[in-house]
Amino acid sequence: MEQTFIMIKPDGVQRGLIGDIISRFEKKGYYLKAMKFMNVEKSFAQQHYADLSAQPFFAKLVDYIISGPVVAMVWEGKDVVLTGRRIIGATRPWEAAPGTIRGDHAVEVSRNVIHGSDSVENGKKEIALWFPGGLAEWKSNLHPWIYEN
Ligand code: IDP
Ligand code: MG
Repeated sequence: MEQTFIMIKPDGVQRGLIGDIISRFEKKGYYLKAMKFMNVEKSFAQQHYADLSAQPFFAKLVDYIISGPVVAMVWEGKDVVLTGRRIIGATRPWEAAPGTIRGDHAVEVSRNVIHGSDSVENGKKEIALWFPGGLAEWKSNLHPWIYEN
């Protein structure tokens, strides 16, 4: 099944949104396959956001990500990359629909609470970067109540 990398950014941690965010993915029917609470090194944040290194906001973005601990996770399930992005909401919180994480909990694009992989390919890269030791192997006993196959 498909996997995505999800990170609760430092503002999400400081504001006490960890439980709310995990609940949304859990209740949807996705499986948590890895999770760690950690401080990120500057060079690691730069590597994670390497594709954005030419953007004018890159330095501020890196400072934001290293401003406090983050929660890094891997979630698995059918179409979890795209559906995860829809659960998260638009990058700019003022464009994020109510009911999404950013629509409900964020105001500024530079304080938008959460990261989610934008493609299956990038998800694989991010998971390898953040969890080089691999993931947990498990399947819920409720699986047939959530998935047809
Ligand atoms: P995404 O997080 O929705 O995938 P990206 O375009 O990949 O959005 O940008 C990564 C992160 O960079 C955003 O989540 C946001 O925190 C930050 N960011 C994006 N655009 C801006 C901007 O115009 N100003 C400041 N920060 C930005
Ligand atoms: Mg992105």
